[in-house]
Amino acid sequence: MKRRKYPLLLFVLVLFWACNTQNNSPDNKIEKDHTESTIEISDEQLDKLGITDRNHISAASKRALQWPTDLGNEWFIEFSGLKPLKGDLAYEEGVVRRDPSAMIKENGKYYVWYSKSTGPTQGFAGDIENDKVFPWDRCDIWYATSEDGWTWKEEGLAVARGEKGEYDDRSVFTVEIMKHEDIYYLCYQTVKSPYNVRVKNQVGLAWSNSPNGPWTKSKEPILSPADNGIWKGEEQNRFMVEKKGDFDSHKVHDPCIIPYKGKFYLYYKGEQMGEEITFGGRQIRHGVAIADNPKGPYVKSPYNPVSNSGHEICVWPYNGGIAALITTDGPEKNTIQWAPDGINFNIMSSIQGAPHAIGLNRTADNEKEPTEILRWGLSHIYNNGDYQSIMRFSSERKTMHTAKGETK
Ligand code: AAL
Repeated sequence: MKRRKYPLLLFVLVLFWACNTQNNSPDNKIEKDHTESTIEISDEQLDKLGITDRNHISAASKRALQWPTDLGNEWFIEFSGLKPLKGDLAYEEGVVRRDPSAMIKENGKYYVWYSKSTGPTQGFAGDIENDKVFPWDRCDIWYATSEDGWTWKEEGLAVARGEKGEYDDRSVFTVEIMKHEDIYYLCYQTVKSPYNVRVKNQVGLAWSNSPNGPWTKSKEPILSPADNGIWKGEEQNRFMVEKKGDFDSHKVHDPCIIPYKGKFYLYYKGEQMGEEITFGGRQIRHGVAIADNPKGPYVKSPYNPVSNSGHEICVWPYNGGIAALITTDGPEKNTIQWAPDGINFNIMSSIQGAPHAIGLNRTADNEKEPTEILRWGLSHIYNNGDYQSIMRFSSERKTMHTAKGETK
């Protein structure tokens, strides 16, 4: 009896070891994952995506299989280099003109609003009470008109900084325009003095019966950062936090109001206290706040943030939803996204470096095709560290990649 037990035990041990070793081999793990996978792949998908073996699906192929099956190249475009404007908006040494609003057409002319300041930037190292800490510090909102979108006439000041002690006494900047029922609304960023690195940025609103003003300003900001972050210590250091708080706990930026589904969707960029660098760069995300009336109150969506990347807001209505060009920061930068409900954005195309701080051409037929509104518009460039000027961008659809001389 005893002699027969050992070979059996040995056999069981060897079997156990063999199974275990096999299960731990990377090859086998992959096999197991795939055999356990419940992914249904049609012959058509297999052929379109060029997948070699439906029993061996890589992580990349799994992502590809989640793309909408009807996704074509409708959202894919290429931007050409920025071109300088003429007239008063041509680059001017000593002057900052940046962050153009969208353009609207009134009285036979395009109108644009923008941040304007003068003089060099000193930064945060010196006397912040008197210095200019950023090019967008000590700005007012100006506007210009043009018949062709190339040659512009600066018309003058639209919205000035507030009186000392008001929420917008230090700078009003990065403006957007919305026209609704013959009233014009400008929404813009505001900063109250002193402009230190921990200062909270807010959003203000002004309205008028005419694009030429005069503008009435809201007494209070229409949007403020989330109040649930906690700075660590007293030092002026925006990376030191006890608690970071929501994605917009530090700054609400780049506001843009879109009338949508009978309400007003205010899209904005959030900056978080204790911002980090992630695998896509700066930790920047977008949010939306919704109101029944253009003047508010704006209530932040519980779904915020609605992007996990981006910088300046560039949004337009398309096909019952809202499209967004996501630029500059985060793992999904350089993509165009679309949300059927204005909230749940998905990537529709990936594009090469997009122009920054886009001012869309709201006169375009934005329903003609997904990116029609991006055929041309405004952007800005850094002529140098101190001064920026507004430029013009253009883009075109790209549907084919051909070699020289190859028939299309
Ligand atoms: C921009 C915008 C906001 C920032 C700064 C001026 O392009 O994101 O406006 O505050 O940079």
